[in-house]
Amino acid sequence: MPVHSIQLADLDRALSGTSAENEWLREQCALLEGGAVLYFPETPVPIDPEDLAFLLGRRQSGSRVHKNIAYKPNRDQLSGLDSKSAAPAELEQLHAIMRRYSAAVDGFLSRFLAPYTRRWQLDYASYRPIEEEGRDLPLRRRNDLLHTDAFPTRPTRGRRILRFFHNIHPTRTRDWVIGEPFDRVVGRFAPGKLANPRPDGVGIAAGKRLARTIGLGGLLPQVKRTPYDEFMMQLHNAMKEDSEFQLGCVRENVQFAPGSSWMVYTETVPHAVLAGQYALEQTFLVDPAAMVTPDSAPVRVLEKMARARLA
Ligand SMILES: O=C(O)CCC(=O)C(=O)O
Ligand SMILES: [Fe+2]
Repeated sequence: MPVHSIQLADLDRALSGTSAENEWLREQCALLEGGAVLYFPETPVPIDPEDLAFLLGRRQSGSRVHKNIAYKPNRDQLSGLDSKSAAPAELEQLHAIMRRYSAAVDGFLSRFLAPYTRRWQLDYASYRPIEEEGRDLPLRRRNDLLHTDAFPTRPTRGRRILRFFHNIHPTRTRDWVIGEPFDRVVGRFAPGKLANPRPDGVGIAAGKRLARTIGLGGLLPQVKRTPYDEFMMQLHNAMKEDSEFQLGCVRENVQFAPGSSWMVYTETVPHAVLAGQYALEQTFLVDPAAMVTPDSAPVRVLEKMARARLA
């Protein structure tokens, strides 16, 4: 799976003439949609040095940060921090930093992903202060095992999961493994280990009903999973639970430099994090109808596979 590096100078040149017609930007979208990791050796969304010092300083502060910290932009809410062990002023500062980070990434992608014309929902942002190497987590929550993303409590109903990362560690790389293309991975699990993706079920997400639910999704207190979500969740679990697959699958090691950023559609690109500490991340749920290459959306890929099997 290719990693495409983007230098800031090239980015600046392209963004100075931003429009949905910009060919270079469309190419970047197409690469992303096709399973590439877009890698910025120098992040295009730099953090204020004071904010950075605060985030890294938490290591020495003695405050107990046990989990990834989540920021929910739609509710302007911070979670995952032990509020008993953190001083209110500290909490407030972290909240403000995450609010700024989330808005900054959203602002950058509004320009960089201009062809999408913001047809996305800004999902959670996260701060990941924990060393990834040797983390002790339940199997399905382990991120050192190759997987495609699916959220157990937040079905996407066909929207694509786009994630933008920033390695804020001052000296160490964040080490990932990337697997083979989505259709090939699905082919290893379905049919056989997983039920075939059903064309009718997938179609629910792909058709007009999807367009309707996208508009409503954010308003409903509990959005039900579609057969598409069910399949993607099962695929996520099946990959992590299959030790033979984990050992034998195609793996490419990638190291993200300190100060770098990268973005990838994580619901289709198999990935795992092996080592690294201190990262920021912002998730976007992108309307598959916004794709520059609509056939790359997993709903379409699954539909095509299901039809081919029925033929
Ligand atoms: O934190 C990372 O580098 C990636 C972890 C991961 O796979 C995820 O959050 O889905
Ligand atoms: Fe993941």
